[in-house]
Amino acid sequence: MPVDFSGTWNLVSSDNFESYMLALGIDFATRKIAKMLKPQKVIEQEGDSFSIQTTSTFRSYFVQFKIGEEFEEDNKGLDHRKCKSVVTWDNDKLVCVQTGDKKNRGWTHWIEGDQLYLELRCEDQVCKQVYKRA
Ligand code: 1AG
Repeated sequence: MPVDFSGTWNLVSSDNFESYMLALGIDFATRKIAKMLKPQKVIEQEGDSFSIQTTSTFRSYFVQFKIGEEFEEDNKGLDHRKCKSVVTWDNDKLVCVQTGDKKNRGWTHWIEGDQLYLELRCEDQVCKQVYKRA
């Protein structure tokens, strides 16, 4: 059985998020609020089609994509920089490359047990988040 990311996931830990936001140029006040948040992700996966809704009390973000198909990402409510994004499989990991003004930007999702992992990358910063099934 291939991995299925579908479900509702709650943030349990976030490491280096502040430095990741700093690399994205997020201002001080926004970073202070953002780092207190406990976002929830709702992922819908049908074959190679995905939607990922990340919600919090402050900002929310929605993205949908098909594996291997480049799309324009607006990062609305985040850093607002547009990028060309593409998500591919690396074995059972979902790997997104976000090409734009920021070097080395992207993320990787994978599942281990009942936990969802997310690594967020920008320039020389890596943020590691762990989510648990709701
Ligand atoms: C995400 O990408 C995007 C959502 O998970 C949050 C990740 C990083 C935030 C980026 C920049 C910070 C800018 C503003 C901070 C304000 C609020 C924090 C955001 C809280 C939840 C939206 C991966 C995703 C696939 O597309 O899971």
